[in-house]
Amino acid sequence: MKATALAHPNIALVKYWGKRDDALILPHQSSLSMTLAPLSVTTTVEFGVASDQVEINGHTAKGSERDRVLRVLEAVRAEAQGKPGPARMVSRGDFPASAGLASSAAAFAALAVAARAAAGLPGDPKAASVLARLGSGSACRSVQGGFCEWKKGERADGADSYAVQRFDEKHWPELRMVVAVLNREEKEVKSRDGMKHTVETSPYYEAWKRDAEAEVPRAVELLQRKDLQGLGELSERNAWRMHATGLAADPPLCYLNASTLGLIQHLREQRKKGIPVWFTLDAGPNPVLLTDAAHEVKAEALARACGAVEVVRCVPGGDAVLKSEHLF
Ligand code: 2P0
Repeated sequence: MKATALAHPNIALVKYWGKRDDALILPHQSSLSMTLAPLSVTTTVEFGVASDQVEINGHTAKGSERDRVLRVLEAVRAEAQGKPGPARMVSRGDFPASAGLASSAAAFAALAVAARAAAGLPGDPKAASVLARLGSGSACRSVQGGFCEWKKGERADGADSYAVQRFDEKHWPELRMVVAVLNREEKEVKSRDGMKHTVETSPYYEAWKRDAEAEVPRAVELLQRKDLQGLGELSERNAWRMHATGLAADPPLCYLNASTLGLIQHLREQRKKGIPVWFTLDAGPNPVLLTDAAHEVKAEALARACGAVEVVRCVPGGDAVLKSEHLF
């Protein structure tokens, strides 16, 4: 009744921004991401203990953090035969909060894989992806490695809203994502609240939805061809359009700051000099640079020259996997 899993975070090249169902975490549009190594979260789940206990990075989780974990555990209990009972969950990330990346995608993917195994359910990437999605939308894209597409699905119960792997991590091992941490402060508006506000108030939202959906097959095609320039251009325009729909919300949502724009301008100059480096930008001020292995050192140097206080170089990561060593 005990199992442990390790999962990596991911960064979207075509972003997810906006839900059609807040409770089931069903998106308005499909998205596509790269799973990122070496960063990871490891989670152990044991069913059949006295009462539910949730521990994250050495602290007992409370409030909504705890509720989100219990929601996933509840879904596993509903599916498992023989009622596995209350659970203890312990989770630990190997990357610091200062890395500038949210750990929730890796955390819920690891939880989904560990909890299913601990309850005696068979290994099933689709079922694990649906389960991870209930904790955090982007987590459904971290169950598998390489490059994963989260299909938005059509059904009201969310059974067809999960991620599928388009290419594994060996498809394009030279691709790099270089996280440039310009600002370590926690953002004022969390993604969950920001996307809801955007759906409710931005007149650009319909356009965002349509455009992002159409970009996913283009991104798959560019990945297939390993076209770095094409993928870089697509990734930049998709990030701009996500931020544009938020900027058009009322009141406006602006996640960028002056140093974000400074780095983005600098990338443009570098490209004119022939350096192949583009960016993507989540709901925060820290760009993630897209380049190849031959230019990752240069990408790190230019991020630092533009004020990055920390830089994390990532490569395509693998699937979430079960481990034989447990955290307790
Ligand atoms: C993404 N983001 O596709 C987008 C781009 C942020 C910007 O997924 O409410 O933590 O738990 O489903 O997954 C961040 O949102 O939000 C996110 P919930 P989540 O990666």
